[in-house]
Amino acid sequence: MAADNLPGGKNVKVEFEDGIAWVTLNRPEKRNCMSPALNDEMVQVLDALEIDDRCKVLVLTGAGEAFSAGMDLREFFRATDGLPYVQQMRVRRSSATWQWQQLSHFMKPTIAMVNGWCFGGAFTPLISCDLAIAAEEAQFGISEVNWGIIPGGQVTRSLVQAMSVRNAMYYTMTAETFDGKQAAQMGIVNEAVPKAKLRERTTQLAKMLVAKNPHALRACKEAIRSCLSIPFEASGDYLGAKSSQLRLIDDENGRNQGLTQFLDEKSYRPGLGAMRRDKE
Ligand code: ACO
Ligand code: V55
Repeated sequence: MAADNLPGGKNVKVEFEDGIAWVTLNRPEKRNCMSPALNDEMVQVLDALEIDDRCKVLVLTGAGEAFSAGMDLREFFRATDGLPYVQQMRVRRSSATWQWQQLSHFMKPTIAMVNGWCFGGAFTPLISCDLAIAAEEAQFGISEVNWGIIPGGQVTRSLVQAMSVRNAMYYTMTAETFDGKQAAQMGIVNEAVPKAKLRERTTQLAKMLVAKNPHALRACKEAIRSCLSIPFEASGDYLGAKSSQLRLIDDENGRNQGLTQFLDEKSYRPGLGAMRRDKE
């Protein structure tokens, strides 16, 4: 089902299917490189999807041969070079807003489906997504050094979070490309599958998440993101508070149901499958 009552539609395509919102960067003739107009559209699309019940899990992918060829070198860089500082910052801000802030704090699970080329600026939305599945054939490149620039925006910061320092140094300094299999070995994506299986495997993963308690999922991902930047000493108190918060918010009362199903009904064994979700 195409989403005609949503923002976007020019540079971004949104489709809904069984709780999954498929968000496709849609400039295949430009290898889905990210222009100011595409960035502005993505800000609107993510803002709308966050409160749209048709979106229980979000998948980000690219139309055609590319996931995304990075920032639009013509429209994002050259065309804005002569603009006043505040206008350049406005353009950079909408880029960072969706690629980093909105995606990394998105209140529903997010999966990057890397169908092809992934360069430079595209590493930010890739790493901001909770999970990532790549085509084995996809090619990744941190190409900035070859342009005589550094991976700016949020790219370097994202890379050091997702890669070992050795690999971040290696691929940033050499700009050597790597494929989906190597990306999986390095842990920058969860797994790589043949391109012919990419959509099927991504759908399977997304459906697994659609079936889970959304409050518990949101708290889990928020906890992981927060633990990346808080001291160990504070994490005990933080996670305790987060657990209490979840019990307050969870209208399914999943915790009680899980305990009842395991201890009383004996209908649920965590090693043998997921618990039953009864709405309170
Ligand atoms: N910015 C602007 N235009 C781009 C970009 C980009 N990042 N990537 C591709 N395009 C354009 C090309 O200029 C071309 O436009 P045209 O048809 O008007 O001439 C069109 O997209 C198709 O690109 P081709 O290069 O012809 O496609 P091909 O399939 O042969 O190659 C590839 C694909 C390998 C992705 C190549 O386009 C490429 O290397 N792109 C740049 C990758 C890159 O280094 N990105 C920038 C990283 S730095 C950063 O993001 C900050
Ligand atoms: C990049 C650089 C940027 C940016 C977003 O290297 C991405 C990628 C220098 O600014 O705003």
